[in-house]
Amino acid sequence: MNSEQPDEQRGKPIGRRVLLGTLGLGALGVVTAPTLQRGLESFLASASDKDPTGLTDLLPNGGGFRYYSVASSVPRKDATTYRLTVDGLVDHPRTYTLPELRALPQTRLVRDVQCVTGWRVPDTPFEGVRLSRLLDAAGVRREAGAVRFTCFDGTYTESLTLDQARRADVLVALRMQDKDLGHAHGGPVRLYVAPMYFYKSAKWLSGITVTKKVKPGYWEERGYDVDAWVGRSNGRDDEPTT
Ligand SMILES: Nc1nc2c(c(=O)[nH]1)N[C@H]1C(S)=C(S)[C@@H](COP(=O)(O)O)O[C@H]1N2
Ligand SMILES: [Mo]
Repeated sequence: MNSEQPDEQRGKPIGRRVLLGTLGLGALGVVTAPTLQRGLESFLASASDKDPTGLTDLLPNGGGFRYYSVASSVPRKDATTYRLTVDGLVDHPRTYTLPELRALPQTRLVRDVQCVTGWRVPDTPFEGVRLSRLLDAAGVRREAGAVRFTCFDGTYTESLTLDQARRADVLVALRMQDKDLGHAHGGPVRLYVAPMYFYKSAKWLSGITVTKKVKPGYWEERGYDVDAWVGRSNGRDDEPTT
């Protein structure tokens, strides 16, 4: 059992089982053998030229990923409705549209994705705008020390120290695996914090607020480390026992 499941038991809506049920794909949930998984993925991909349905995104453990959402339903945002606000302790707060973010210089990183519960997806390309660029454009004030992230799922939050946020391997990501980020993976825009466990990479990113101090995020209020360096935090690098 992974430590992200207790919420499910407390009756809070969560994750892929709910989603698959909604789509009438619940039966796929019993398919766990990697070979069958791959077969299903290629079937769905070929059945739907370039997968316009996004169904492969929704498969349990699709492509090595697991779908996580602490919110039961998340509104869909697209190129016309999506907005990202940068505010807080900055001289020039502003709101970006998706086309505006796409027009900025893009950085592509290829790293392993590592969830704190033990699963990993090697060599996953992410692409987007460096967070440091948006912070510089906003003009971070002297008294600032941290950045807080909010999401349009209305629930999830994350945070980084300002030094962490300014690293070159922290992106406001628009693409993953060389495709525009799909809804299930937090599209159209998610945070991508390459050197940290994947819970830092907030999906459905809608707000970046520069603050004085770090305020622990959703999972951090529930016990995970705020400094989530892969292999150096949370006291483990595999399945937790609690
Ligand atoms: N908004 C939001 N972001 C989130 C989460 C979430 O529940 N909600 N889960 C986190 C966790 S624990 C992981 S492992 C990854 C999962 O990303 P994926 O669903 O694209 O695999 O998203 C992270 N970001
Ligand atoms: Mo996770």
